[in-house]
Amino acid sequence: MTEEFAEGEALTDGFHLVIDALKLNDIKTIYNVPGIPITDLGRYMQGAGMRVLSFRHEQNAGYAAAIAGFLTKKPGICLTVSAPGFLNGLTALAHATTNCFPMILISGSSEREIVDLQQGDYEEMDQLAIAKPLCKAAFRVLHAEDIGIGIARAIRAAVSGRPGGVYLDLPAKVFAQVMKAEDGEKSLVKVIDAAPRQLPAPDSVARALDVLKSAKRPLIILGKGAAYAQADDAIREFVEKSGIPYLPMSMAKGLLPDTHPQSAGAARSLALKGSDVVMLIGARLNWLLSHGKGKTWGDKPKKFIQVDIEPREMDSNIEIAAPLVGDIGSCVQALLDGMGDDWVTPPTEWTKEVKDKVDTNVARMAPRLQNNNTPMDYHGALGALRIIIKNRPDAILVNEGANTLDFTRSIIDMYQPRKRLDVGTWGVMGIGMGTAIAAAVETGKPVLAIEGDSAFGFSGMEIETICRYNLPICIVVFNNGGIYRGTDVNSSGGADVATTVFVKDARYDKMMEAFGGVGVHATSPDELSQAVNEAMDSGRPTLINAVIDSAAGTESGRIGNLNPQSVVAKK
Ligand code: OXT
Ligand code: ADP
Ligand code: MG
Repeated sequence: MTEEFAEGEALTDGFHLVIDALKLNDIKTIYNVPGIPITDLGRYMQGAGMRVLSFRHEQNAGYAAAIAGFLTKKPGICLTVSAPGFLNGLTALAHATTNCFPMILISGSSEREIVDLQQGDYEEMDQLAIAKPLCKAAFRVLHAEDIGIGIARAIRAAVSGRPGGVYLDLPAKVFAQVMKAEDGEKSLVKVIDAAPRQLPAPDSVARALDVLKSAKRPLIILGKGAAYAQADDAIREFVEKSGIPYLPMSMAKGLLPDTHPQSAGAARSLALKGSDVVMLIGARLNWLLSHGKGKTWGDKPKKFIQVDIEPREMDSNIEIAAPLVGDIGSCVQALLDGMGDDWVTPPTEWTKEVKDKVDTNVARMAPRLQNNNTPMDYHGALGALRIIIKNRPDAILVNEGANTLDFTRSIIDMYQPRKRLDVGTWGVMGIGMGTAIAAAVETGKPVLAIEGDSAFGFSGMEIETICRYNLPICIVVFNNGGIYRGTDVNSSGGADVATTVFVKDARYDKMMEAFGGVGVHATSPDELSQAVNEAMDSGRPTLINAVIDSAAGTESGRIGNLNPQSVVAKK
């Protein structure tokens, strides 16, 4: 800035404009790792009353921001340094985009002139170009007077339409640029109606209802888009009025309680195969739903109705007979209005078939959940934890791993919306601690994180962060000594352990003690139950090393079928 300022004139600068722009838009929580050039930005933010949580690795700060976006419908903010910090945050930005979570990755960057001439600046990297293919939108601000617009564009891009990740590049120089305080204030933008309602077309609503009415064996699938939409009452009313069995995708569990009589969660295979019309609400026909075809869906012809805010999602895998484009709140309300008072619920032959299967599967599983074996198997351990969530339905459950993920998903019933947070669309390991931290910070509720021992390792250092901020997080590490199992052997007979095996009898609880948290070693479901209850009562950061039979798991949990098989090699 070459402008001269009069003595005594009120001034502002890039640092403060970033803060003012975020605060003006009601963004007050930042997940970051400090360093050049954003250290002072974090300090000033904290000084200005924002909550600035410093992590040990940007990827975890990024996962925290991503899930904050999912929980609040406002963009979660991750703030990083240039090149390596930016790259560390990028996985989370891509994860947010893939999962349709609103998030903004703000990274400081090096001098444009030097970067563009590739003259070797400190942490030189063309970050904007690298971020572009991995997010919904990417912006760079070169002048302090554009900070207000830059942040406004980033917010609107993140939350409007299909939500996603946005990258905002702030070169170091911008922070120190000075301008008149009055001009600075005028340059700020408050984003009005950042995610406007998108009403569905009336003929699309009528078509969807016609297809639904034609069904003899209808099924509703609720996805995490339905959970994100925060249209909980309308969705419940719609499902109940329709009388149609519904299947929740993993993070939609609890939108209606898993114990609801219409839940087909425990009859998944039958519901998918047996249905003739399927209504998807905020769920994509991606790999998690076998792309809408193949043996998962059986050979009966099916019609699909899809409710989604993204028009291009329609027909992405198979033909959609009735696309319903709009925001889920508006679409579901329009469906409810269109159903009228004479809605005919589906034939009981179908609803009873589903319900009977649910009851059979639940009854079959029940005795396995009551075992008190030592070492624990997944059923025994999760049988204990299931009761804890039943008694504390407002606690948030974070979950990652393979067997640890898949067994927890089917065993632990959820009772309230947006209480189950997990690996999402990519099945990514490492979301655990960042997710747990943001869940505690954003909601103030207690958090129970059920973690495979491998999964935990991806973000385990953040237990220091959890202790530092004294967050009410109880981590249970399902310690089976490895990835999927702890029993694999090295087929060469060499000294190295097998590729999937970890140190035997590791004591993850000791890590927690190192930072002043509570560490517990639990070898039976009773011990586990007692330790978790104590942690949830006290609210103290706790890590429970839950010893699981190292032979109890299976390769890749429930998705072993996705592993390519060699016809020539031995494992
Ligand atoms: O109807 P049927 O008969 O089919 O039965 C179903 C339900 O009806 C029934 N059910 C019930 N029965 C009774 N009662 C109740 N309440 C009930 N509820 C349901 O149970 C069955 C199953 O139901 P479900 O689960 O709904 O159905 P299904 O068929 O499983 O659904 C299909 C899917 C695809 C929707 C589902 O399986 C799913 O959502 N899967 C997600 C899988 C996933 O994302 N996995 C994570 C990735 S695995 C792998 O990649 C791993 N890595 C590699 C890696 C990754 N991922 N990331 C990064 C950054 N680097 C590397 C690694 C390293 S996992 C992993 C670590 C693993 O080791 P850990 O130590 O962490 O974990 P452990 O395995 O524990 O050791
Ligand atoms: P799941 O993994 O639970 O099946 P997906 O992530 O595949 O869910 O799908 C979520 C879908 O929800 C996305 O296609 C996204 O466009 C959509 N979506 C997200 N928010 C809304 C909303 N407010 N209204 C309508 N659709 C939404
Ligand atoms: Mg394991």
